Amino acid sequence: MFKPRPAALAVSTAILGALLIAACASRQPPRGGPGSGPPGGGPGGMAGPQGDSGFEGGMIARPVALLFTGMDRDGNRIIDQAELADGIAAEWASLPRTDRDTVPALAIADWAATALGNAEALPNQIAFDVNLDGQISETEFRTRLAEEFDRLDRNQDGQLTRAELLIEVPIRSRSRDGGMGGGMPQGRPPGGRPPGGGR
Ligand SMILES: [Ca+2]
Ligand SMILES: [Ca+2]
Repeated sequence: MFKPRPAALAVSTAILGALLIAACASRQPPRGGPGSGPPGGGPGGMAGPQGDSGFEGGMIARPVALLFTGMDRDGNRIIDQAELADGIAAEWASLPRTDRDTVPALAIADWAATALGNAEALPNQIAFDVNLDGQISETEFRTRLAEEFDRLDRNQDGQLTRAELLIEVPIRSRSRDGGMGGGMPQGRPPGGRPPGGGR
């Protein structure tokens, strides 16, 4: 009677794991070679569109991630604490300030429209305005953006990689008669912490 030894089991499990990894890797699309794949690729260079929105089963980045990627001064695609501090200071310097050295909440909305791509993108003026006086202080501005950075910093090493900026969008079952199929995807960071959750 053949009785598998633990070592043999471990080896076969490792082989199976390697095969699974190979299978996953082989499913990645080719890197945009001519004549291969759909023309133009997906929006923003992500996985190709699989539905009307193009988001299903793909990855997205939050608007604030656009802000942080723009802070990468040395071009290594990693945002460190020095770049974050310089970046926040530069953003603050770009804002119109009152004689109390605060920024009106409405000006934050204008800033968000360009810096984050949309006036309603988070963090919005309400998220910045901790004491709800309609004015954003430099401390409020700096603290909020540092919190956003910290929340995205999955491994808590004080640096943001591109991988940490991505949020997986779960694959949804689509109904043909489901209307517009729009709405914001409710993504979840791969690391498990919910986006926008207060701390
Ligand atoms: Ca950098
Ligand atoms: Ca990190």
